[in-house]
Amino acid sequence: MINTGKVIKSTGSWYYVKSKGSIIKCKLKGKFKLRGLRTTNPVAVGDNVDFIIKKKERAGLINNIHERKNAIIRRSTNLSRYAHTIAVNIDTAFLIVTLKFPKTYPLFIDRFLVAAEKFNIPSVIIFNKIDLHSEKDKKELIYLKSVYENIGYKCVDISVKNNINIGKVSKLIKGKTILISGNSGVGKSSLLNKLQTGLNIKTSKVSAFHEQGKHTTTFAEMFDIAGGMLIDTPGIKGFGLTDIQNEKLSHYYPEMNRLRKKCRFNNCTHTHEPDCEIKKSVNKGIVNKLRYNNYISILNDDTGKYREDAYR
Ligand SMILES: Nc1nc2c(ncn2[C@@H]2O[C@H](COP(=O)(O)OP(=O)(O)OP(=O)(O)O)[C@@H](O)[C@H]2O)c(=O)[nH]1
Ligand SMILES: [Mg+2]
Ligand SMILES: [Zn+2]
Repeated sequence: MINTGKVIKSTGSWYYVKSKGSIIKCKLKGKFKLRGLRTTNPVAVGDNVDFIIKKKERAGLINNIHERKNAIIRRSTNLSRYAHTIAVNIDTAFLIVTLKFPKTYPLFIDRFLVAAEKFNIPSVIIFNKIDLHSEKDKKELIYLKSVYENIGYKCVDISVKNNINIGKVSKLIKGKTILISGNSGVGKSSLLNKLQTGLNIKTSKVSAFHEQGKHTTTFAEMFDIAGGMLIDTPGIKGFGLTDIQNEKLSHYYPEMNRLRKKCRFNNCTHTHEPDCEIKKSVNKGIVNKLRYNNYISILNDDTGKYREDAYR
């Protein structure tokens, strides 16, 4: 008999598949190859799969993967030809950001947003740990929120610790599959624990000296929360944006994408070209300077030299 279910966790060799309310531990049948994509994991959290249960064994055997709506893929290391699929079939990404303990850098935010735009996944920016904010941090938060809200990204400022605005986050979840992402230590697992009592996902203190998280969560895992599916993920340092060509990068900046048709050249990279609408807009303050500077940093990033091949 063929069963169908959804992968909610994978530990490398085992896949935990949720089907009709129960969780079945499964293995993969033989070797799966997904259209030439060289990934370290052919099946990921969020995949809908078919599996059979062999009576003698206690485990299931996955023998078919349903077509994916999208996939969040990350290269394991910059130079690796192999990529890792973090999660698939995502409706929305929550990017958890903290201004301190640890500090999330705007370049990281923009890299993430570009990757999400590339994968066609809407992002919500959640600023956590606002209980720790000094007057200066409060001003910075207002500024950052205005930058990203002006572009069209939804922003919510919260404190998991002090229970601030958790209800606002909860309202965004219903009926959706949501990827929870962000640096290690920003409070991803803590937020899930707060949203659903009894989950008890492991969390740990941010190192006081380095102000960095301890990479507590090591596997992506999906939980049923507030009428939706939330995927807790290990903290990330960054996304290799390795399959975007330079002249296409601005397509994934919504505020630049709206204006770039007015540039003289349709393959304008908005750097050295004459009659560039984007550069004019930066000077006029219509396109935020910080975003533009981050755009330039991403353009110049040489990890991009190893693009494309892993995705073909
Ligand atoms: N002050 C304060 N601390 C918080 C808040 N939310 C979470 N923390 C703390 O931040 C630390 C890290 O939280 P985790 O939930 O483990 O962070 P994570 O993002 O899951 O980290 P990784 O699993 O390593 O990626 C814990 O000590 C939490 O108690 C908050 O709103 N305010
Ligand atoms: Mg965690
Ligand atoms: Zn231009």
